[in-house]
Amino acid sequence: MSAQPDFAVQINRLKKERQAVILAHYYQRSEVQDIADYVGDSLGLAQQAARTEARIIIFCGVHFMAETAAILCPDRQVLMPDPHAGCPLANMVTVRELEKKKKQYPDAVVVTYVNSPADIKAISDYCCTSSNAVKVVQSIPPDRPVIFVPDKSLGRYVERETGRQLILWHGYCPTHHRILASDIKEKKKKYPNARVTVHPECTEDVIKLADKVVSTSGIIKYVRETDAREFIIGTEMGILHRLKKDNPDKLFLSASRLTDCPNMKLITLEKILWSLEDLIYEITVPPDIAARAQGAIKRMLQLV
Ligand code: CIZ
Repeated sequence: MSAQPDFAVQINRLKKERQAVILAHYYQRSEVQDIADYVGDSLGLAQQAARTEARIIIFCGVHFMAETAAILCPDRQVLMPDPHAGCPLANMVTVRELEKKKKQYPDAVVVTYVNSPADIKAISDYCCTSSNAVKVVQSIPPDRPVIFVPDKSLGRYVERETGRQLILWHGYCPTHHRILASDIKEKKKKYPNARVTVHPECTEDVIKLADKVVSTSGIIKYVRETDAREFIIGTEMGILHRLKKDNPDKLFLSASRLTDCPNMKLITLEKILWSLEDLIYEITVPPDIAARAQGAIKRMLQLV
């Protein structure tokens, strides 16, 4: 008999007692995705949180995602099982730097990727996700400059798709940037029939090799709707769990063995249990910042 406590049984019991719901991002550990009530992308999860009856939301993802849920559900308690699960990309922009840039371009419209802290969203005109960044930028009158923060790779992708020049930030996702064009070429040599689908946070030379460049939800949809049997996946490797579950007859290869986000993987079943037991760690956003950040999110939702 195993001495390992059955975390799943304890979590499910406590979840009911506490009237909690567990939300997990596609990049989470497999066992965390399996225990979750919903698995999705950051915006989808925050919207799901706003729809549930649960009093407590256990958010298994990184900090900006839990903040987005707290912004959209001010009447719920949002808990993160590990408060150290930050996002290096989101931390590559500060309010001071962005205010300086806004002064430099007083006519500019600020479009901020959802991977950003709440105080940055609060001083932005629009929020965007990787699935709607192109549409959001296209909706802005062509004579208005656009400051796009914080992801330079997504920004360059939007530039290529819209034919517009943007004022780009210097941020990037270290996990997506570890995928190299040579990784994709090597895999393609071994699996010539494989379709390549990558996230727009990847570098430009990786994006050039892809058959499809889409968000996490877009990757899931593309794989489901495409006849091919083999896929090379250019995003955080946690998503392979969901892809394999949904498509047991298809083969999935991670573009690189280095696409493991250490922050996403900080959340474990044990920490989820502690979170439910002690109601830790609460994520809150000051009401004035939440109201302004919500404005940027709502303007995005009205557009798409
Ligand atoms: O917004 C998200 O969940 C992220 C980080 C990526 C995506 O493409 O969905």
